[in-house]
Amino acid sequence: MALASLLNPGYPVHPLNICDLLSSDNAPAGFVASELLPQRVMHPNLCFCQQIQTTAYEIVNGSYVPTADTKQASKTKDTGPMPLEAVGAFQKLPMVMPSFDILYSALRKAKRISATKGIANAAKRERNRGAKQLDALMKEIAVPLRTYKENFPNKKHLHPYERSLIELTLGDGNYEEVLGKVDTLRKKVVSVGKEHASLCAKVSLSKREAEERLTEGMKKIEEIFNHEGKAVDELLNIAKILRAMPVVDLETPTLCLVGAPNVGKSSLVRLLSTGKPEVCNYPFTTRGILMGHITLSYQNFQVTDTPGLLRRHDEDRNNLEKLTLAVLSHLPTAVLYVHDLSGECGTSPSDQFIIYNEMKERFADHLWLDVVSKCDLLNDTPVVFITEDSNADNFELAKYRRMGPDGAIRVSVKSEAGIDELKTRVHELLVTQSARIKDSESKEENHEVLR
Ligand SMILES: Nc1nc2c(ncn2[C@@H]2O[C@H](COP(=O)(O)OP(=O)(O)OP(=O)(O)O)[C@@H](O)[C@H]2O)c(=O)[nH]1
Ligand SMILES: [Mg+2]
Repeated sequence: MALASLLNPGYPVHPLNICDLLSSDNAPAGFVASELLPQRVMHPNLCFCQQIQTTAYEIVNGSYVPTADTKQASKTKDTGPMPLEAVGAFQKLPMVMPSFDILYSALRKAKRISATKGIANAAKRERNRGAKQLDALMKEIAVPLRTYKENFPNKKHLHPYERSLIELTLGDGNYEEVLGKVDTLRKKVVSVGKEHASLCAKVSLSKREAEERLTEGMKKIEEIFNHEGKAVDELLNIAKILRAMPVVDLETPTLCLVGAPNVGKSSLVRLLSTGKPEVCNYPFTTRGILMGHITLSYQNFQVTDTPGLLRRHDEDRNNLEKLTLAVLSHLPTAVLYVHDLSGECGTSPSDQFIIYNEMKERFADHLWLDVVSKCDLLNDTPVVFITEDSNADNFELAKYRRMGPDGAIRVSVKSEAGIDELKTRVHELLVTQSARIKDSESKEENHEVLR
């Protein structure tokens, strides 16, 4: 699926692609629920385009070989820090060639090299050929490895959102470690290549000895590469994972769906946007950040679905929850917070109340809209879990159990109750978000002028 997404820009990226490396606790056991939703009725103002976020960068046209552009980029790279606000670094990653291909292409090219013309002495000619072939082999391997080292961005120059994606999907430190291993491999190949090329060029060697030195040198480089070349394949895999990450445009207003697991976030994303996340009656169905798009009155907006949040401290959160917090912390999104008071989702209303209060306080700057989901299942008696401590009950919680937060819209994806109102309110919210983005952009421009 991931590969299909890479090769076919029209193919939707499934959140599982992103999260293959994430913890597998609570993984959905093969549920397929695409038919669970009723036919959606479109709001007259809304026009939906057809794609979930895809990676349409020039992957298909990408080249393994460093181009003039990439060489230029690597030259200018260290002249100053990259602006932190830039996103989209993953779409500019160089194409990585599988280690097998690097080695065999290098061997093929090196073996085609002949001695410098005009050397009459056979031993001298062989020494010259051997040194040239070893030098060529070393360079053919070292050049692509150096390109990777130079063109994979330094994590500290990335936008904090992309930095979080790297840490949470690849594991902390893994990205730098793999790049480091690739560079160590390059250095070893260069050093062994040089050493054996000069051994082969020794004036005292006979033709046969020079031949033996050449074979020895090639074997040694091949051995090193076979032993440590898997770092290149790890890098190739990292590049694939990162390129498949949803692309976010910081200038386009974004609606981010947040809430406890299984409350109906993805069902609402499916209804509101082009995003088609998986929907299951199972917590942590959504295992990555997924982007969809909505066009409202000729304006484009982004919608992101996120993994659910549990009631626990940050240090106990899994990487899926951390991804959600990274989106809220680093992207200028408006929040659509989903509350399920039906007792269906598995997180008690009082736990949801605690998570909600924490998030609301923590992300107080975000534009915010609350929805109570699954209202088709709600009756007048608030749901109380047997595990809940009734002494801890208070007026605010009792009110929350019945109605959700003040001003929350009641919606149902099943009966479509409240959906028209939701769409209107989402539109208003995103228009306000759009004005905020423009405002902050013009403030930034003024700031630049004054500097
Ligand atoms: N009765 C009813 N069920 C709903 C409604 N909305 C969602 N569901 C069901 O609730 C379950 C969870 O829905 P999802 O949309 O996957 O919930 P989620 O919040 O994205 O879940 P995670 O990704 O696991 O956090 C599914 O079985 C849905 O069919 C609704 O309005 N009414
Ligand atoms: Mg979901």
